[in-house]
Amino acid sequence: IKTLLFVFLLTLSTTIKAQEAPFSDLLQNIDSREKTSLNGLWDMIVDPLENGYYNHRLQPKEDGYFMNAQMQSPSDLIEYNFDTSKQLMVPGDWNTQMDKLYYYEGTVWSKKDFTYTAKNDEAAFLYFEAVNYEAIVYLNGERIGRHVGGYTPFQFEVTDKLKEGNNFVVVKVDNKRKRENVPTVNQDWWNYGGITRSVHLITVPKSHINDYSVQLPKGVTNAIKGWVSVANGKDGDAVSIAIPELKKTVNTVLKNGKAEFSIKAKPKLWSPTSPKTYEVVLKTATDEITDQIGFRTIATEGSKILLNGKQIFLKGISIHEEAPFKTGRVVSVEECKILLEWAKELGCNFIRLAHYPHSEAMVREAEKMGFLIWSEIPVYWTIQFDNEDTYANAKNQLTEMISRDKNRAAVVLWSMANETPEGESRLNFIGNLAEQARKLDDTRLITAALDTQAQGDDGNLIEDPLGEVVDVIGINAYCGWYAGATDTCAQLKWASAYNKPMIMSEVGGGALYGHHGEKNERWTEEYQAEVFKTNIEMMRNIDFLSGLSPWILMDFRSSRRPLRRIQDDFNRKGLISEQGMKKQAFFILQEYYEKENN
Ligand code: GCB
Repeated sequence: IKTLLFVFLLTLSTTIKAQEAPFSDLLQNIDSREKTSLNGLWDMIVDPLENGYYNHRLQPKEDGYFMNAQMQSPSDLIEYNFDTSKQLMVPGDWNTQMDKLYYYEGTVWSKKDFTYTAKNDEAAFLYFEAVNYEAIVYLNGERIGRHVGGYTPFQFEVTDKLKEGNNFVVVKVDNKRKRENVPTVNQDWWNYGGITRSVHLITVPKSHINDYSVQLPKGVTNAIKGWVSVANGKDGDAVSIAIPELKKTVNTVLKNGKAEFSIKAKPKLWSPTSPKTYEVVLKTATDEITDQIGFRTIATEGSKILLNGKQIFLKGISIHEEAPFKTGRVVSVEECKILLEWAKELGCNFIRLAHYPHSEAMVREAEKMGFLIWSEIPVYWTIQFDNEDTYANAKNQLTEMISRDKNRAAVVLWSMANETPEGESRLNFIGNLAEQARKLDDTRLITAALDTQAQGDDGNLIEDPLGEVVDVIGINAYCGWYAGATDTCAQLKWASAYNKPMIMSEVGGGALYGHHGEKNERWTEEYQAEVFKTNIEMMRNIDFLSGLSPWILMDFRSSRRPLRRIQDDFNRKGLISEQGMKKQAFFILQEYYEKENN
C-alpha cells in the first residue's frame, strides 16, 4: 500500500507540475483583440482617509464607495456621488491633472460606466495596462480582484459578472509609499498615482489562445520554437502556427492546455540596422491571433555581447517614462515616438528603460525603430530584501514583465535591480529573481545595475558578488558629479573580477538648460558637457566595456530635487530639458556615438 501511495503521489505531483501555467495567463498582443476602450474621463473621488473603504472602527465597509450608491429618496444620507464628482483622464496620472493632487499620495476612487452586449461562447476580461500602485477593482459593486505593482499589466475575467446593458467599474487606486513595497519609500522619480495606462474590456472566444512564445532557441538560427497555450481547450484540439512570409505552417495539438511546436526555418534576423519582423498567425478551431515577431540571438562571450553571433557595442541612453513637453506619465504612442526619435538622433542602438517596465507601446515602437532594450523591475535601492512578501511582489512584477514582452526580439536584457546594497539577503533575493527569469526565458541575458564598486590599487574594482549571478554587469558611476572632480575622470581606471561584459548603465551630471558659465560651475551646460567629455575618455580605456546608457535622455520630475530656480522638482541630468531643448552634452555624446564605428 505504501508503495502504491508513493507512486500515486509521485504521478500526482508530476501532473500538477506539467499543468502549472508558466505565466499568469495574461492575454497577449491585446491590440489584435476585439476590445472596448474604457479610456476617457472617469469620475473620481479623492479619499485620503479611505473613508470609502473603512468604517469608523477601521473595518472594511460592505457599502463602500465601490457600491456607487444613488439616493432613492430625498431623505437618504449618502455622502458621496460619483455622478457629480470631478473627473480625471484615463490613461493619466492624477498629479499632473489637478494642481491639488501634485504631491498627493493616497487613495483615489475612479468610476467608469460602460455597456456590454453578450455574445454566445464569449469570454470577457477587464485588462489594465498599469495602475500605480495598488488597485482594487469592483464591477457593478462586486470586488473582482486586487493588484500591486505600478508598471505591469493585469486582468480579471468578468464573463459571468457582466450584465447585459449598463455596467460600472470602480477602481480604488492607492499610491501610498510603504517600506515593504517594490519600489520602497524612497525613489528618485515621481510617484505618479492613478490609472496611468489604458484600460480595456477584451472579448475572446470561450476557448481562446491566451499566451504563446515564438522565438529562436538559445544559440539556434535555423529553427523557431515555442508553445501556444489555450484556455478552455481540450487534449487533442488542433493548433496551427503559420509564418506566411517564410511559407511555413505547422499543425500540432493541445496537451494539458498547451501545444509545443518547432518550425525548421532560417528567418532573416532582427537587428538595429534591420529591424525585420514577421507576421505570425496562430489558430485554433475557435480563435485566431496574429503578431509581428522578430528573431535574433543574443549571447555573451567573455566580455563581449554578441547579437546574431557578432559583437555589438551598445550605444545607449537611459529613459524614464516621462512625457515630453508636459511632464507626467507618457500616455500616448506619439509621446513614446518623440522620446525614441531623440534617442535615434543621438545615435543610439540601445535604450535602458529605467527603472520599471515601460508601456507595451514603448517596447513595440522601440522594436520597430531598431533599439535593443534593457527592461527593468523596480527593485531599487534598499527594499526589504529579507521580507518574503516583498520577494513575492518583486517576483510577480518580474513574471508579468517577462510574460508581456517575451516575444519582443528587441528586448535583450532583463534587469533584476538597480543600486542595491551588498549583503546576503540581497544576494539571495536577486539570485532567486535571476533564477526565476531564466526559468521563464532562457534566451535573454540577465543584468543588474550596481553602484558597489570597490577602490582597487589602481582605480575602481568590480567585485560585488552579484557579478557572479548576472550575465552582463551594469555599473552606475558618477565621476565628476557625486564622486571626484571632472578632471580626475579621464584617468580613472576600472578593473573587474569577472570575465563578463560591462555596460556603464549610468554616468552623468546635472545642468539647467540655458544656464551657462565656466566648466567647473555646477548646473551649467558647460559643466555637464565636461562630465560627458571626461567620462567618455574614461570609458574608452575600459577594454571590457560593451556599451553604455548614460543618465538620462530628458529631465524628469523627482521630489528629491528641490533646489529652487535650478531643479524645481526636476532631476536635471537630462541631455534634453523637459521642454525638449537639447543641452551641450547631447552633442558631445552624439559625436562619440558617431565616431564609435561598430
Ligand atoms: C542613480 C539612480 C537614478 C538617479 C540618479 C541620480 O544612481 O540609479 O535613479 O536618478 O542616480 O540622478 O542621482
